[in-house]
Amino acid sequence: MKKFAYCKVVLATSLVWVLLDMFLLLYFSECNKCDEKKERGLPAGDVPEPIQKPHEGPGEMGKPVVIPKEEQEKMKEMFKINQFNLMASEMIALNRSLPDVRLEGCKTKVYADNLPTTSVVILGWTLQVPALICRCKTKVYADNLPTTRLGSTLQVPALICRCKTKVYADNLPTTSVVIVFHNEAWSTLLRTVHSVINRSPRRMLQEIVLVDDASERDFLKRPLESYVKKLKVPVHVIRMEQRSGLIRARLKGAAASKGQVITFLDAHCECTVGWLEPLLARIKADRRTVVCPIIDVISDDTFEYMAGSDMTYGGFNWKLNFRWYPVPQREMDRRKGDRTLPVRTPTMAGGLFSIDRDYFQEIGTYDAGMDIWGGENLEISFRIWQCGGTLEIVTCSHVGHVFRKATPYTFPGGTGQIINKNNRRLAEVWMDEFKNFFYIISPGVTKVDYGDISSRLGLRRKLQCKPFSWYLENVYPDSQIPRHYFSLGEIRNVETNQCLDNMARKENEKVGIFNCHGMGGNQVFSYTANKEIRTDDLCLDVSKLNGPVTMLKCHHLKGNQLWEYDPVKLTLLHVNSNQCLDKATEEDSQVPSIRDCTGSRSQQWLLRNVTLPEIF
Ligand SMILES: [Mn+2]
Repeated sequence: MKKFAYCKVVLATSLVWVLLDMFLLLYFSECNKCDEKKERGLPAGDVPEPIQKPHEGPGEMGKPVVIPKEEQEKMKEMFKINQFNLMASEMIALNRSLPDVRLEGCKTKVYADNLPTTSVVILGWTLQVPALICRCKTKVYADNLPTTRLGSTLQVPALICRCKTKVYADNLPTTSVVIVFHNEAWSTLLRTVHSVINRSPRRMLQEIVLVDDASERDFLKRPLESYVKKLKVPVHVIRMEQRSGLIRARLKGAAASKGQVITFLDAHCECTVGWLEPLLARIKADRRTVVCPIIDVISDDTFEYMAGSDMTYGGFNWKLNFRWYPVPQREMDRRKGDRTLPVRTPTMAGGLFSIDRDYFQEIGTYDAGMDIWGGENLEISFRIWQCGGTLEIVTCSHVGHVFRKATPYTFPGGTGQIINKNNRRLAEVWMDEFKNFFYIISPGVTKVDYGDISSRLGLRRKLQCKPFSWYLENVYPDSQIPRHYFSLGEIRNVETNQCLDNMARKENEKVGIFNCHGMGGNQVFSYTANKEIRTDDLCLDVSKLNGPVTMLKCHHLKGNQLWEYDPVKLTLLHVNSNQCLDKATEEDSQVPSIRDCTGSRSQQWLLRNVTLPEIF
């Protein structure tokens, strides 16, 4: 009996130990999961399955992600890695949902010219749904449509939402999506890929080509390749052997792709519903049309998705920086006020566009003599327009992009002169005499070597491209570089011998006056044929009697920006106020004044047409 009791004790203690082991085993496997979750952005070894999360959670429907206070220190540390809120990005599903930000007209308009329409009859629905359904005239192509959230809580099959979309021809061309990346975060890169796959009709999406410009992060090597293998669209990863920059990496990606159209995207984008069809439809209509989506803003801080404007288009300033400017009235008139029609844009931002594969070759792809990054977007824009193509922003197509305040990229040898070199190449090849605006406002830039441009000049001849003056006249009459002008140089006061100077001040600030230095730069002004006094994209503007004289964005409407120069009296009359530009006042010696005209020497100005050899 004693022996039996002894056995019972042994069994009982064993049981306790077994239970304890099981508990510990479960506990630690749970913890592994926790750790894995924390490291989701940087998968090491084991590659997660493609993520298909239900559409609830941080960032869904493009909502901002707010990081709790106790995590903010860590958030700031992580921000430095990619110069965006990496912690927020890692919290958001790779296939997060986005709002449909298109104009109503984009959702309902039918594109196909000869497709039959069909009404979708939905049985078994007793829900109150928006009146849009009553306008159902759509052909539904896909059979495996995902569900979409309608309103606040309602889950309905996406085909109802397809009622909102335009219908496109069956035979749109296929596209390869080419994405160049360098040390991109896992979450933003894969969210780009998932959004392309999830929101592009399969039959139009040939493949995705990821071009790695010599990233150093391990998770972008084998783990990336294993992950994309499991996706339902072919995704190829090709690698640059050494750091090559955006331009050469894109050329390699384009050469490796097979679609009829090449679509370039940045590595931190999210495509929205219906983004691809209107782009391809334009290229199908005319293969010499190059198209950009509206670039929506994904906050670098919260990853909130915010619709971009269809009322801005691409331009550039004298320094050859790409800038957004308001779409002018003439372009609204050309489209008869229909904002769903594509906008003809003078330039593209460069990161996101689609182009017919053969046309990309015909017009000379990119200037392979440009290094790394910068200027290539203006170069291809000028080339498209001057050589017979068309560049458009397709307002029905929306793609989000994470805009950053600072660049996280470094380059071997630094970026210092690279952009200047690239800009010189585009100015020398495409801008004819108007390159002087760039050279005069950027002192020192003519010292930068721009290499051999003979093959690009040969291309311009071969394609019989039009002069830059044609581009300014016909494509960009509201350009910041005036098509016609009286002077480009300094504006010197006869009495004090001082010169107008923008003092590197910004929009809405007062124009300055300073000792003439004859070096161009901040003392360059152009008195234009429209009688504006311009410095870069700002115009001298007076809105009150007796001033001040401020610098505002040029509005081309004369008004407060209209100046009459009298070449005999040498006066600059501000027409609206009927006052004359005068030397600095006693109170502020660094700004010119505006007073009743007296004919004194302090109201006389010399508009000197500075030529380059004087400056350099
Ligand atoms: Mn970018």
